Amino acid sequence: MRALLDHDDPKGVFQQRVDVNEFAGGIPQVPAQVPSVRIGNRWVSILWLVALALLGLVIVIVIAQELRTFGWVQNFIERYPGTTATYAAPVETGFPAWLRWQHFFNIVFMMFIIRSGQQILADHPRLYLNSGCRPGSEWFRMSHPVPADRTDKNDPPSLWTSKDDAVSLPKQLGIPGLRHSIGLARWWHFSFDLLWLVNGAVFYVLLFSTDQWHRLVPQSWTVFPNALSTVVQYASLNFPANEGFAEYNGLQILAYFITVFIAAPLAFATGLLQAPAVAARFGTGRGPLNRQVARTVHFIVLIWMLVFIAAHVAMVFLTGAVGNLNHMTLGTDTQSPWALVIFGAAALFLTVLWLIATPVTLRYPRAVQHTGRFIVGWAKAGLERVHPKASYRAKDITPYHWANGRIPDTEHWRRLRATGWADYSLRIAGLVENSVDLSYSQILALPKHEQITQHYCIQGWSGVAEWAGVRMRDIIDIVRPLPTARWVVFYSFGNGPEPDTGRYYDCHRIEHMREPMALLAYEMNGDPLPDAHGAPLRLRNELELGFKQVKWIEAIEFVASFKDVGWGHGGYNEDHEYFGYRMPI
Ligand SMILES: Nc1nc2c(c(=O)[nH]1)N[C@H]1C(S)=C(S)[C@@H](COP(=O)(O)O)O[C@H]1N2
Ligand SMILES: [Mo]
Repeated sequence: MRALLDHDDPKGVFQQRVDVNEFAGGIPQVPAQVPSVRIGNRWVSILWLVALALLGLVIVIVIAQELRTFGWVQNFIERYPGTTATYAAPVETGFPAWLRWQHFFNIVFMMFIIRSGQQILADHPRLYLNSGCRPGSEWFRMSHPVPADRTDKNDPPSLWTSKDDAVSLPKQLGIPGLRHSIGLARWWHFSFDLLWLVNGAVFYVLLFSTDQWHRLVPQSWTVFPNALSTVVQYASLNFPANEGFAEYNGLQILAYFITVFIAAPLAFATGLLQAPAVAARFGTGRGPLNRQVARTVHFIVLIWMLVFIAAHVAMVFLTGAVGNLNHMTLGTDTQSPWALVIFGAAALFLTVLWLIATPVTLRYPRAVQHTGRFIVGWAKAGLERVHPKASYRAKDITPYHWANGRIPDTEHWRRLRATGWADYSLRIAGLVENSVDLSYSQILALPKHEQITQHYCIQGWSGVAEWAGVRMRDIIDIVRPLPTARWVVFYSFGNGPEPDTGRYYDCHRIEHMREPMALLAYEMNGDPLPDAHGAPLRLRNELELGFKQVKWIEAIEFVASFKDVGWGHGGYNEDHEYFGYRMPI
């Protein structure tokens, strides 16, 4: 059966590189467009919104300067100067070394998280609030509309697949920029997420075990008038006193509080809500916590972070750069020029990291995959222990369901299809006591199971559909796997997209195949599987992302290890596009 995949991994970990002309099926690089958002029925470029914001800023400055000439405003500012001990006790410990190092690590981690996050967004360059992602219902996009003449499900060869929808980014904006390089981007995103979370957890602990939390947590409502006062002072370009060594002004403390205690945890929570395993366990595939809402909030957190970083960096330089850089690097309230030297060295280091991230990823993709797996594999393994149980109601079924992958273009598949699958037979073999060939009618005669579940594609879209078919556990009862069988390989009739690289396939843990919801589906929403969605048979393992749900299944094999199947990484996308084989998130 493995002969279906007659290609050996040509090269070792460090020899392989991404060939831009062949990657993801050699799709041409289609650059992302400037993002736009839908306001009512109109699409407005964010460039307009930025221009509008700048105009607004100028108006605010004019108003603020005018305001400061009024006596009552001057009294207000005198009463609430911005910084006062009424809402936070001053910090006695300045900027200790742990805080300075954590700040530095945070810059490194955020840099990678943001760039790879943008790359992930570019793989499905639209944001929605509905769980079905119907083309046209998005509120944000950085691509043209889905071509209306290419959404016909009865015309699969011309169907606009979600892979068609992916766009590329400038190489120094995303990591690694290429169209459909989400597999690689996710390793960076998740690995640095984990480091960022650990950094954040340590930060929380140290914050509250010292007096540093006074910097970030206001303890009185007087923070609000003080924040308002600082807004007026900044906006009138007559800045408030910078007492940052000991305490932050009202606006600062609020901005930092929101960033550290609201935005950061929200990023984590909305990241998890995009995971199929979490949705399959808790039933968040529809409703206000659905993946698309989570993706939208995740994106708003990104915007908050970008605005915060821009304002924060600007303020470092506008409110006494040398003093601020002394706080940040040496931890002293001095004007030492050494702070500039240290800052320069750190900035150089960060610039080099920034510049090499994409070239290194393209040169050593397999190493990126292995390292990522090493860092986050255990967390994914933990999530894979979840038992999927969420099912939805008929009215949750989403009217549109994106499709991915190309219909098999073989004579064999077309001939079987022409006979209404009368000549189809599913070969199930490998490490089993009883290998079988099941005809289509034999499969239909097995106990039928129906479930309404969500589908989460790695690219970011989702959909809810009703699937009907045979439980994999019933198949397991028929073939009786040997105790040595640990993985179940599903082979497709169809090839993967890369030229001359053979069949699409993927591997699943045998325990997952015993879940009541693991299904060999032959119906979708009450009809025989449409061609685009995997006729005659496709897999449902609700714990995992979409690419593991092999469509157009030709054969199933039970194996002890997937090391000698295909290129040995667990599936077609794992082999060719550097995905991970564990994909509960
Ligand atoms: N044989 C085969 N199966 C495949 C694919 C493919 O390209 N070839 N694409 C996968 C991906 S990436 C996704 S998201 C789902 C899409 O399933 P759908 O088209 O039914 O929505 O199918 C998966 N199964
Ligand atoms: Mo996918």
